[in-house]
Amino acid sequence: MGKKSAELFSKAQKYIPGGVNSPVRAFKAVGGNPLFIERAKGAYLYDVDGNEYIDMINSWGPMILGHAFGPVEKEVKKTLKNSFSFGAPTALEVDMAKIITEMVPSVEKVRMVNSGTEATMSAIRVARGYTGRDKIIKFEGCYHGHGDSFLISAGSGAITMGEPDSPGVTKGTAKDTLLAPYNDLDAVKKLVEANKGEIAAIILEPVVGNMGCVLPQFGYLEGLRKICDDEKIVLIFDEVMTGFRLAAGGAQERFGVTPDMTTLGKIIGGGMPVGAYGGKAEIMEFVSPAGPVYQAGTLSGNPMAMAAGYAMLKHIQENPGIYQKLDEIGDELVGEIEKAVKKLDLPYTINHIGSMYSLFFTDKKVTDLETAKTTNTELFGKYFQAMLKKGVYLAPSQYESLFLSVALKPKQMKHILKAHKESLKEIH
Ligand code: KE4
Repeated sequence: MGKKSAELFSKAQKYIPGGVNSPVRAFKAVGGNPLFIERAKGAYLYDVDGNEYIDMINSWGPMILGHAFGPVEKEVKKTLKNSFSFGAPTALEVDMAKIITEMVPSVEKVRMVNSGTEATMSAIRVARGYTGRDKIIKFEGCYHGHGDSFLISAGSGAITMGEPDSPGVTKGTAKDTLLAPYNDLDAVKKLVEANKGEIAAIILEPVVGNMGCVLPQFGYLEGLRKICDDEKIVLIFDEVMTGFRLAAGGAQERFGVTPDMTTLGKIIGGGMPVGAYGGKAEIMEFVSPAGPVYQAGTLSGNPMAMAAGYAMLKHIQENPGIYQKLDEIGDELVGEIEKAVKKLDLPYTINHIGSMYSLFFTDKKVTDLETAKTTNTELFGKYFQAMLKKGVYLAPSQYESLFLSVALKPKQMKHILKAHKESLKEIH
């Protein structure tokens, strides 16, 4: 299927660790060689061997309007002629900051960076600087990029002290990261009690994409909001995935719970490397040069990325109906996918919200990492490969949400469902 991809992959491994610039791309979780993509348009990816696939990850979120979206391309081409980057302020950065503050309920001031990782790393530094406290709480199964403070797994003991989850992360760093299971408010209350006055921030994905799609249970986000209000802890919603995906104002708008800070990425760059962190002006005023918390970046707010991102957000702001469209696409597609699973009497779980969903190969309700891990990853790998052969490119890991785009029309939906029904039969 992928002769040229296989050749490229073996060549890539000579020069790039694992042959890829981000681990999940290596297909290790699903077997086989990764496909090398040459181009994409609308709902489709094309690999170097000329095979066509319907794209169900859309660059892990950014391509919500479909690949090579006209208005974004036009703005980038226009900006291109003025050189790529100055390392000096530009008007476009102001427009970008303004539109984000207009669209995201929690954001009164915002700083642009170049990735979601930079956004989350910076956000917790600011929260620590603002509160004068060292510890943070994160949740098992939530991913916030590869910053040291986040590569932490649950340590031993009920009051979960963090342990490094990767070589290179020091015990010194890990001790300041506390972990709790997602959707478990009591665990958070216990951690807060055991670390009274020491917790700077609670950071979470308000809808999780990184253990597969997992939704907050009723009252969970509100419960975290109350704990943070009572304990003067900074509540950070990591909306790198959900921002501008679940609503124009992200999950915080959809669920009506406003954090103190928000981190963004993916869609705000329209495919260019962009991240951002923002929140209450009172907190953001701590960021250098306004305040003492240092954070900087050569290419932060660069014209090319701002041109792409601003065109994306402007289109979304002027066409709020796209979220109804995305919800309709998601409801219809996932509804049919679920019907096909039930028709074969398969006991699998599907978690879905708007244009995000995951099919888990388990009969358990998936509400946290423990239940997510009951999935049959071997079966998922077979399903992934069967769908790929039928021209549907899923996320190459069970522990990743799928992301739909408005480019999915009835023709593509029919193709996905046919492939899904055939693949389910093939692997059982
Ligand atoms: P980046 O540094 O990859 O731009 O963003 C890190 C990040 C932060 N927060 C959330 C909620 C995220 O999902 C991410 C990155 N998401 C992964 C997908 N699981 C990116 C794909 C990859 O790692 O290659």
